[in-house]
Amino acid sequence: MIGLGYIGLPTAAVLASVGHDVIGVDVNPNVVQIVNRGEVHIVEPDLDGLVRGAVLSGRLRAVHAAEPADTFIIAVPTPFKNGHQPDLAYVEEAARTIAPHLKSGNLIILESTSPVGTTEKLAGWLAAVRPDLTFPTGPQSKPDINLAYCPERVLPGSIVSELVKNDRVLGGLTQRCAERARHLYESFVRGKCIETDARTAEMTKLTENAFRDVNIAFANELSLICDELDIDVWELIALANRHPRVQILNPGPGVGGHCIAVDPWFIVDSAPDVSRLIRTAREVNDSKPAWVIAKTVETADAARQLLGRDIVVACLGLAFKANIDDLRESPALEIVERLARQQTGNRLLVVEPYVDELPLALAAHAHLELVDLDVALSAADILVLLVDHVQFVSIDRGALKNKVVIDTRGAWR
Ligand code: SAJ
Repeated sequence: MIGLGYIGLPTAAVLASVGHDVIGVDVNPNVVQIVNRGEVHIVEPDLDGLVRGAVLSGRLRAVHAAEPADTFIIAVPTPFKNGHQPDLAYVEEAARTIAPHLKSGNLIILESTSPVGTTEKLAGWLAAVRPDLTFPTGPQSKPDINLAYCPERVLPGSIVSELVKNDRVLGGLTQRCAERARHLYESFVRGKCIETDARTAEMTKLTENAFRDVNIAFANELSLICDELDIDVWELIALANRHPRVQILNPGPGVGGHCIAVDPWFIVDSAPDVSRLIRTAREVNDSKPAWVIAKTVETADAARQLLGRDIVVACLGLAFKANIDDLRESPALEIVERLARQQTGNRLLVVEPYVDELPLALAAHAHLELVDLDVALSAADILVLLVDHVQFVSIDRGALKNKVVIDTRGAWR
């Protein structure tokens, strides 16, 4: 397993738990040490026990450099570069890492979210450095090395159960490649394992996340419209969703995470002229944090005038969604950072039960304090709910009395 992150580590542990011998490779020496102690470096329900069991059984060990294997699974990040272009540098690096160890009969699986055509590119990169081996050149080829694209589709917060439960799409560069990938995944997946070609599998992954992004954008746009028309968007959505064929998602402070906020751009980048709706959805969701900031500043200014003193604003949550510790691409983080930068003269408190210290981007702001929830509830004039963590949703509503509340998640309705 190349990459022991949010996808690689749980997948490695699940593979080990069903009896495969798994070598986990990671560039980060800390991750290697932590995993070899049977511990985890990410917060994810049930992952700690799974990894502990896998390491104790001797079926999972972590290393810094790749070793020979029968199957190589690549689960490394694929972020975007300036201008929303896919950055495949980590996949290229993974190819360089495994190339010297390849032997005839090996299977290589790419799991990282990737633009259409990446698996073919991966075959090309490997072929260039291993001219002694044959790689798939078309659906009819019979290469020494098989390659398939098998996207992960697990939800952070439910990774361990969804890894086993969800259907999987196995996209081979040849039919044999897909078939071999299916056999491997069928050893631990209880959902259906469906074969297709690599390009369709790559596009399937992007489509799933673009679908969700477009639907969240619809909800976010409704929230702006309702604000102008003085309608409660949460009540509106609940009512509209009583129609048997309407299922509107939830508005929020924006869309975060390393998937939904990123992947649709891979489609736009590949087919810019015809991906109009997908691009607009991204723009709508990306513009929501600015709207929340403007609302907060406006509310704080009005409160300061009314009270005739500086006021205290508490932002609840930094993670990109509820009940996880992941701050990547988080709209909440962006909102707090920009509020801190604006230095409105108000005291700014942050509550995030899943982190012990402020992330680097926020630590530089002297007037920003990470505090416990009870401190924020007693000190704040304005509460901005950014993440619907269970700790926030379940607070006694009496604690909100005499506070101005900006509830971006509709959690306190
Ligand atoms: N969000 C809303 N309103 C909603 C739902 C989500 O504002 O109604 C926001 C969340 O707060 C968060 C962002 O969207 O900021 C994304 O959260 P999410 O729970 O929708 O998705 P992720 O990014 O945690 O995981 C997604 C999943 N994809 C789909 O549901 C189609 C997951 O299955 C994928 O495996 C994952 O992306 C991935 O790795 O690609």
